[in-house]
Amino acid sequence: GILMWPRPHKEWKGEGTTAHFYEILLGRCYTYTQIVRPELGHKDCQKIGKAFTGAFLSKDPCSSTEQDYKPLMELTDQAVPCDKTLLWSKSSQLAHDYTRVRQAMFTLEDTLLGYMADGLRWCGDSGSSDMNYKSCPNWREDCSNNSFSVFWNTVSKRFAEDACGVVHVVLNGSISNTFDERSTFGRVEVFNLRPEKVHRLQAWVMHDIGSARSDSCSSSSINVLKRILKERSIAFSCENNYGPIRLLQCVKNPDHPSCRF
Ligand code: N1C
Repeated sequence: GILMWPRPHKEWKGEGTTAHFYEILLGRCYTYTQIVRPELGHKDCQKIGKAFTGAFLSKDPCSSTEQDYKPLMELTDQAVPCDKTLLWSKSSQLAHDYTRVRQAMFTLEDTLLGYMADGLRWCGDSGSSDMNYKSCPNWREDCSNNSFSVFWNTVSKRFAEDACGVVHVVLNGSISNTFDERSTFGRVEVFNLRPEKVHRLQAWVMHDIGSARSDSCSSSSINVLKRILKERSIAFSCENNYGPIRLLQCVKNPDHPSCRF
């Protein structure tokens, strides 16, 4: 017979699939549905795991589509109560620190699908049924429609579409583009909030402890956000250094002068 060597995966500029990706995904699904939110105990993690890998295995990782993730999205629908959605941009750590303490509020990573995927990387290959652990497409250098970016665009879109009441967002006031039109928040979430059920977007602009005090709510980048929301008929309000989140920053920097109350 003819010996067939496995065809090597294509080489990309980005990091490859996280080691033990599937086991981590399944473990997180069980942790979330059995322990974190037992009211979701009826979800079928085996089926969810298969739908996740089915979205990208044996496919070109540069031609990923929203459609690929549809079966996964249908298996992981989850209601977030009105007024409890927390969005963020360039402030991941702080936003997640906050929902850890204020358990009634949800970032995307506090929902099942975000919890499962957070911090992982994955891609497949059209010529193989395996994951590519060596490399995956880099958004900038290889392709924008990669399996990983398309996933975050798709789930972020649904998260925003599902939001109702007052929606909150934590923004980073210590960078120049506090509102970044190229970020997931600026490109996807802002445009997928539904004006008929979202009464207002409340922004909390947080400055790093020790960085110069500035009034970012009146900055030009926040004005762009204000204008977009006005055009979409969604009310907007903005607060600099929202007290409860400031307190969390101070827990990590107790000796800083701005943390002496
Ligand atoms: O591009 P961003 O922030 O504005 O995206 C954040 C925004 C949040 O409101 C989330 O609901 O979009 C959602 N989201 C995630 O939840 C998420 N978890 C992990 C978007 N991206 C997410 N990631 C990864 O972080 C993903 O790789 C993406 O490219 C970054 C976005 O970080 P950012 O620029 O600080």
